[in-house]
Amino acid sequence: MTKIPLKSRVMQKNDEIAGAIREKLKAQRIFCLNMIGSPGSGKTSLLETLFKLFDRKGTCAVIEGDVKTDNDRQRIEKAGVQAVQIETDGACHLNAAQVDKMLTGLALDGVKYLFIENVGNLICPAAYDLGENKRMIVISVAEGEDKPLKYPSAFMRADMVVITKIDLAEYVDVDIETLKNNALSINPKLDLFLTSVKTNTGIDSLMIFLKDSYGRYE
Ligand SMILES: Nc1nc2c(ncn2[C@@H]2O[C@H](COP(=O)(O)OP(=O)(O)OP(=O)(O)O)[C@@H](O)[C@H]2O)c(=O)[nH]1
Ligand SMILES: [Mg+2]
Repeated sequence: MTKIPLKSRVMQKNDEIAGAIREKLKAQRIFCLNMIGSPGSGKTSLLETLFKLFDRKGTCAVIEGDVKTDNDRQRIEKAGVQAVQIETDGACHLNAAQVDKMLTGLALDGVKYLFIENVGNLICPAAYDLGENKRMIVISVAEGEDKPLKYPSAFMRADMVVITKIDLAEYVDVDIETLKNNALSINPKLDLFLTSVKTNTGIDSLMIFLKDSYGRYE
């Protein structure tokens, strides 16, 4: 008899469901982005600001993940985009089964971009494939330059990093170049973006990147 650790069985099941989600979304030509970042790093603000650039808000949909409240779902709906909320009631990450279940609650006809805002956390979400096509780390300048070095697995498994709140850099004594280099030292393949929703910096570049990614995905 071979013993399989419970943890690896759980992860295997999660990966199977994530793979099925990816197939399902591909068949519907929906590109999925998994956003991971600490509480308050600016994930919802980034979405709200990005959505202003979409003429057809119906091409976007959002799955929100939080331990409690549907505040973020309400914010996204106010921004004109359909959203559903997962309340994990304690869990520090989303899993693929939760995402799969929520897909039935969205009107996916005509949707091209599905954004998943993971539970605010830089550790647990890193281990869970949600069926995304790209994984984005959202990190604000206020978190400090060394966070990529302290939480490497999130950066190792990501495709892109958005450094947010750059308008605050001078007030929090952070050198953005050092933060960028620390992220790249963990994963040299990362696409990097600098944004501020207060000054509307970097949002256009992010939008272009998303549209290019969709073009390559199709
Ligand atoms: N100065 C400044 N503040 C920002 C920026 N982006 C977000 N904020 C502020 O940061 C706070 C947290 O932003 P949220 O968008 O709620 O962060 P979040 O990552 O979605 O938070 P959780 O979902 O709770 O993990 C809010 O008070 C925002 O106004 C920015 O670019 N510059
Ligand atoms: Mg949020």
